[in-house]
Amino acid sequence: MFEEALRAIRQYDTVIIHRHKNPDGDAMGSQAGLYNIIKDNYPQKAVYMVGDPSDRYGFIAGRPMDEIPDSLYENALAVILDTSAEALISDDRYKKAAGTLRIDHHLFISKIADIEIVDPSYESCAGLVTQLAIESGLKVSPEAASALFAGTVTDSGRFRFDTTSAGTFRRVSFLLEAGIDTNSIYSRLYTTSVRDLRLKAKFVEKIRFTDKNVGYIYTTAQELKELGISAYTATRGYVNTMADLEGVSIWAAFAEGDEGILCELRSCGPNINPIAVKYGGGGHKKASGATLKDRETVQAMLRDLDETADKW
Ligand SMILES: [Mn+2]
Repeated sequence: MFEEALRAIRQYDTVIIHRHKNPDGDAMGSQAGLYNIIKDNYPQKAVYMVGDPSDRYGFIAGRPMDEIPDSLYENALAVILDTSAEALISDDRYKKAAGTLRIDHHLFISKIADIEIVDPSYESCAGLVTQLAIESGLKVSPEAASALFAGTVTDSGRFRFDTTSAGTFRRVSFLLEAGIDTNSIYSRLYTTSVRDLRLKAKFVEKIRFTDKNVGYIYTTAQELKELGISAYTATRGYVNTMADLEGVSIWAAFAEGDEGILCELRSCGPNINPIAVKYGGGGHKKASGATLKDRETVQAMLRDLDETADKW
């Protein structure tokens, strides 16, 4: 599965690694994991990590993202990780690269790169990068393994989501053998501040339900200002405030952002991905997102979610 990818990585002296905007643990983890693997196995290559920073997950990369000139792309391979759509790629200069390779585990929407490795059966993109290392016999340092572990843990919902498989645990077993400190990774990922806990309480208070028991939280631009958080945080960060609620199979968080109303959809059963795609978004069967243009569209989406919840 990875022969072509490995050939491309071997072929280029410069490799620039991209991933999606607003990086989560898997975007950062797969990026830093692959970065370290290439550095360690091909020390003569120039390798870079690019993209927007993350307060929450920046620690996984261990250092700031690289600032690089356009000229570096001329003879470079750009690797795009954990991204289903072109518009979501952080730093669109990947288009200038001599060659492109994508490794992703989202549902396939359309071709982005010259070489495409897309397998939605993987719990995480970090899992795909780990598998590439295993199958290619590449050495994996504790730094690389820690980043890949962080990506796997976060995108599998701490090994709870459906995509968690025997393969997940085989790969994690391989990463643990590389020598990583899981306690330190867990504490950096899951320690909550008092401020966050109080914010969560506010979001709990905001939960509403549709006729068919779709849970949702709607946060206005004004509320975001008062809470001191971004639309991204209000949706991605707090949507799972509604997870594991009795009688609720679908839940959604909306927040008024600069470019529209951000929306994150989650489900414990029904496939909500087609609804996200209908509204210009994407993701997974039980976790997807989209950006909506106005409140009427939010209402229309909630009606679609109601219909899906009703059939479930
Ligand atoms: Mn991912």
